[in-house]
Amino acid sequence: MFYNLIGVLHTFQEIIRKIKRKEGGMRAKKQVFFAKGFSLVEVLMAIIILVLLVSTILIAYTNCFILIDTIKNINIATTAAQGMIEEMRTSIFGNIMDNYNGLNFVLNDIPESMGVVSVNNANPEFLEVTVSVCWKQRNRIIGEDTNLNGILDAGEDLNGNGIIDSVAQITTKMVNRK
Ligand SMILES: [Ca+2]
Ligand SMILES: [Ca+2]
Repeated sequence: MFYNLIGVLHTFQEIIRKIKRKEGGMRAKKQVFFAKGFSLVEVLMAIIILVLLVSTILIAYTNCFILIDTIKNINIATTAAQGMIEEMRTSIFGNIMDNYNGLNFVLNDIPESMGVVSVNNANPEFLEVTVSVCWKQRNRIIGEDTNLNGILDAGEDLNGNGIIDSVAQITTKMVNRK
């Protein structure tokens, strides 16, 4: 009976020792964890990288919208220019120069826009027709007509060809079929 009691006490002491060893190990692990924490410089570097990353994504996102707007407007403007060419082709050839050279038109789908027709009759039987459309988009003018008045003003003819040019432009030839 006495020996049994001593045995139980030994077992109990052994259990307490094991628990203490385990607690000591956990404290050591906690210390290692905190020792491996981030320094202030590392945190600041992470914030800077994050800000740069977010800024880059936002800029790309905005540029994507600008590009979509530009493509949409180029499509509208080119369609309008094509419509003007078709109209000219159905008109009397002899009247094209007088009726269309220097003609301006505004596009309903682009509020601040200006289309212009230029007719070159160096060869009266073989007209060279250019229809260009310029417009304002996000405080920027697309095309050479920077004041959108349909006239080539001083300083606007960037390529020096004597007519208003734009990214939305169609040039074609019209022959007198008589
Ligand atoms: Ca102008
Ligand atoms: Ca020009």
